[in-house]
Amino acid sequence: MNAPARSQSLFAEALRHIPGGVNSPVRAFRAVGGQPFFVQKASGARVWDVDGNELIDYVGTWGPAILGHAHPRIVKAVQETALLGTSFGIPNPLEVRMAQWICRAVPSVTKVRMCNSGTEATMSAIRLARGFTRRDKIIKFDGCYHGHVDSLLVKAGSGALTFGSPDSAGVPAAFSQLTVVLPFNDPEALKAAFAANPGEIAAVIVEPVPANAGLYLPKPGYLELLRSLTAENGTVLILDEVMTGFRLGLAGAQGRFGITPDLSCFGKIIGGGLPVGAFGGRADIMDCLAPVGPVYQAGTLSGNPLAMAAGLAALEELESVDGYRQLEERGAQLEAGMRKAAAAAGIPVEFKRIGSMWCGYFTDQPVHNLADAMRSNRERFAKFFHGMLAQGVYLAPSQFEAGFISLAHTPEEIDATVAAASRVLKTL
Ligand code: HOZ
Repeated sequence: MNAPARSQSLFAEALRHIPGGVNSPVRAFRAVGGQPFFVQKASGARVWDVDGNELIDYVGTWGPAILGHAHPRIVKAVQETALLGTSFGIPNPLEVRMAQWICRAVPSVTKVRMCNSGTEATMSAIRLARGFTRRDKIIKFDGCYHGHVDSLLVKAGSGALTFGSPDSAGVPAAFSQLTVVLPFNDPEALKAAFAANPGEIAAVIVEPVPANAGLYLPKPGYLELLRSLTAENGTVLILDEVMTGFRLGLAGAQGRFGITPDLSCFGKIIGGGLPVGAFGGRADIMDCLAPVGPVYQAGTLSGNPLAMAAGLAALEELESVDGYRQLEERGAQLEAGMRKAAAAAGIPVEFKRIGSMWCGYFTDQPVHNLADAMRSNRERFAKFFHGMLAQGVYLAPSQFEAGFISLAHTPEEIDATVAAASRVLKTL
């Protein structure tokens, strides 16, 4: 590895002008120590830093880069679209195509509204559910992260968890009092919450596969229970598929687990690496949105032609190359290799994977929820992270984030990753 001289000098300058030197907290590397590197360019499964170091990347810009970086089809679509104008603030044909695409791929979505980030999507879905039900309270799960929405930054995952502020300053107590927080994968807690708040819960919002406290899976029957309890109680079930949507299949986690939510939130992949978000679902709920109904939601850049063109290119490519089958194979290859490497090194690792999302917790105990994830050895993770970086493999700089495999990760790159992990694990 080259010495990170240019990254260090950029970070010093960034610290003078940007809080913490970063535009999103987890990028600051505080969960693992050290300083972030600055990226010069990215292509396929690799990123190059400004000091000329080449890394195999499992962050994939936190999920959107499912085809790999700078995929030619996406680059071409963005270039051609940009020549026609970068933003109109008035309807354009690409947003109609995107809406058609989402509604066709995700059967629970009859109508969809585009916005500019996953945070906007969850914020708007919550407001919509409250407007539709005329109720105020919502249920979320500890360790689930739904963006930096006031009422959802309660016991939140991702950067909020990493920095020990799962309950953010600046959120009025009155807001968080309307948010009931439950442990994930705990049926009795869910039943008790509905019993304690009869006719009061507007919405349950959940990541069907929580991926912001590492990665853990719903136990069999848990999502089904969520569906039946919300239906019985007239509560809107919101699946936050910002990470899992178009990642675990064209119909996301809901397709994989056979759950039909009332509303879903999307982002990441549907923007092909450009800023995007979307929320959609039942027509009777969606039609409560302005200009049809009384729930207000808007955005200057919503349905932005560049984001729509990039997203459509990504979705069309995924479908045309049978992308999910390939992603499953590469995920299985990585999982088998990592499990073998950990066993050979005698290091207990609870390895989690679904499709192309994965995470390894340094623990010998099962992980089904946030409390389990918190018992993993984070110091060991930090050593592993830096060891892998030195070997040319970039993982998310926190135990509480998921890894992403792209179609650009070749079997050889996955083998190289496993070989690097074997070397690093032996040093822990
Ligand atoms: N909250 C994102 C990960 N779950 C991180 C976003 C970023 O730092 O870009």
